[in-house]
Amino acid sequence: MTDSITIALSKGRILDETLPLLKEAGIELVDDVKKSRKLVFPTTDPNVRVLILRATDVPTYVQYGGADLGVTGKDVLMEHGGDGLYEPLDLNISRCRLMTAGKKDTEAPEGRLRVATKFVNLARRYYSAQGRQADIIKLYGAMELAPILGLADEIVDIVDTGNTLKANGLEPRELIEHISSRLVVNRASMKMKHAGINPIIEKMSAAVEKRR
Ligand code: PRT
Ligand code: MG
Repeated sequence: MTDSITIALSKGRILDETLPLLKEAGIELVDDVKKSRKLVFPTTDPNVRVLILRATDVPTYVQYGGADLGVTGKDVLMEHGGDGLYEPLDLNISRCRLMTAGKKDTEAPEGRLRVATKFVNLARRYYSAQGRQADIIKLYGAMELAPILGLADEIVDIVDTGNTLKANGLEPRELIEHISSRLVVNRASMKMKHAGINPIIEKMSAAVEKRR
């Protein structure tokens, strides 16, 4: 008997780059994800189905076994923590940088910093590893506004071209981590369903290598 396998994908920008890699692993969605309101999709492999989730929910689904495999950004994984997850493959897609940023031509204050971010756990770890006192303020979007409106001295956010920072009077300060999307696997699934999961990892890995 073949194991049935559930793969959790992040909707949004990561999805467009993930689908071609899955296709090379022999897994294609039957419906057009962009046009469908479904959350669970059958694939051309009768043993594989795909969930389309918010990037931040992917580690949670995989950790608790709601999905066997998942694809999400390293930023999301760092914020979530690695509990219950293997991270066997860097997909080398949706690359960007996790950075601190502040008002242009302004220095971070000497003492206690106020930092606005959606990555509160990650930011807390980062500033504490730097030996800097920081009050972390949780925001769900538009982090770039916080320094301008005096809500925070710095933000921790994703930077790609830097255009968003620039357009809002900010500049990058420190690089925290280079980011790309990763394949994650539920620890129990990795053991129990290795016959179904290993070929998917191997074929996706070959697809990633081909693109380097
Ligand atoms: O939209 P939603 O709240 O559901 O989630 P999301 O915005 O996190 O999803 P999505 O699809 O926008 O991004 C998901 C993942 O893509 C992130 O977790 C990163 O791993 C990766 N990624 C790669 C990016 C970027 N590049 C990126 N440029 N995520 C976000 N951005 C945003 C950034 O937040 C900032 O607003 O783009 C802006 C910066 O871009 P530049 O080019 O102006 O510097
Ligand atoms: Mg978004």
